[in-house]
Amino acid sequence: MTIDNTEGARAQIGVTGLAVMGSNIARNFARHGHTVALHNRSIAKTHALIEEHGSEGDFVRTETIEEFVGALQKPRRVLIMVKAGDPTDAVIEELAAAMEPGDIIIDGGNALYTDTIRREASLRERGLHFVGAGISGGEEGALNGPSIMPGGPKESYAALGPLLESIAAQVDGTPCCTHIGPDGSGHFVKMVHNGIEYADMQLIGEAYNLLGSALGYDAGKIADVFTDWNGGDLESYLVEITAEVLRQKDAKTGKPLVDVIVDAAEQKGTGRWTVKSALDLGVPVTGIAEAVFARALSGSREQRKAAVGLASGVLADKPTDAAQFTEDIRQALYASKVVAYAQGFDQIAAGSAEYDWDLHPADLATIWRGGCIIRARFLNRIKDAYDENPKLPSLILAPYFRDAIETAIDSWRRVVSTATLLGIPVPAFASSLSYYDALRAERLPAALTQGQRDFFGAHTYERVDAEGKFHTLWSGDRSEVQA
Ligand code: NBP
Repeated sequence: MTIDNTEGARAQIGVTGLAVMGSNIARNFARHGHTVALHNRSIAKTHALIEEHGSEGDFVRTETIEEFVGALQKPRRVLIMVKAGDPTDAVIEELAAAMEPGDIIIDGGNALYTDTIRREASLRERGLHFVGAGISGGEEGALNGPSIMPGGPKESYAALGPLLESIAAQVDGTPCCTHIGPDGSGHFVKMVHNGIEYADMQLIGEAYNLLGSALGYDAGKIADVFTDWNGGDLESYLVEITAEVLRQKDAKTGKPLVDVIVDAAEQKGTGRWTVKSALDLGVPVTGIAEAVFARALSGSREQRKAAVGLASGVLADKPTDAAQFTEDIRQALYASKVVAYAQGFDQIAAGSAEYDWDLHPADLATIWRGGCIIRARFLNRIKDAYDENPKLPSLILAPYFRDAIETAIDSWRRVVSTATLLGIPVPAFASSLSYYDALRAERLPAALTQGQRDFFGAHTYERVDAEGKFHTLWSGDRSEVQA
């Protein structure tokens, strides 16, 4: 039902920005019995939504920001779903001018978390609550139940949480939405979620490439492998849709669609943000970084074209035991995925410490179990691991994952070494294995790095057998002094 805006303030929530995400979330609210005030910069999208879906619930159509704000019950709750960046600032400014202290502005776009920190501080000064909410699940999730990661002031969650939880995905009766922490934490966590998504997709891509290039499987046969894997520990949305994409036939040529898609991956920037943030925080997110770089390399089309035909060296014979190698790839995929998540959770712990957010990893694993792109059976195991020990030094050290990697390790090594000998690129598999080997090593070559740094820059080093910092007089008599 469309309610005329002359009926006064009766909407529980307002949504401004009615493109794909905003219109689907507005419909989701309405389908859950909430009255939703609608607003969009240009009125056409508001009209289209009401015309096509007005019968799904109670919508209030508004044209101006003043009308929109006037249609809302207090404390007013407005969800902004506009393009991230300057448009978000423009809309916040317009809304803030029309709202009153105690009202809540929610930014559900993919904002950079440092922007959210800035916006929250500025609106707090004006008495408004600002909630940066990460929303994952794409178009389909927005309509049928996304995973929602709201940050911002805890007290605003009392007025907002039940509304958001009602439209979120539910797993075992638990909503995939919880208060994440102060200011930019919701968007930070969503950013890392997207980074993990990049790594997961890259790893799946490497598995697909190995099945095709090392075993000669066609897209249909690879789809069957992924469907089979989806029945086990790898069960996840991304593995499931991989099989669907691989099975899709191109109507024009009759070939598998994947074979006629240009092999240059694009990106919107959240993976890059994750890696930049990880560099600032000093957290090695090698799986995510390899995934971002792999997309960049795939997109360097001119360079790649010029490099086709470069020497490969003598390549090894392809594996003869296809069943064994397929199982090896499955194990390598699982182990590398554990590394990607472990690194993502390390980054979340580092962000939490840096910004004093007190983030709870088990809560994140819980709300990522449904609605979002990285939803997976695996997340139940992560939740269990952090429930058992919230201060786990690394997810890899949780007994379940330690055992899983122990089971996978021989396969993982076989996959990385076979791929190398066949000249098949596996950047994320290989770097994840190297990360694992570095993490478990008793000694690293960093001792030499420290020696070199001391040699050219007198940067000093620590000793294994004494407290304090030391320096060798490299250009003098090479004796050691305490720094
Ligand atoms: P878009 O990111 O394509 O943004 C389009 C909307 O922004 C339209 O409503 C447009 O109004 C409005 N807008 C723009 Br552009 N500039 C504006 C301005 N200066 N003032 C007011 N409104 C302005 O929409 P989307 O794909 O639905 O995504 C919305 C948000 O959700 C984005 O931040 C996106 O990153 C995030 N997100 C997207 C996904 C996804 O799967 N697509 C998933 C999760 C999060 P107009 O109609 O008048 O042009």
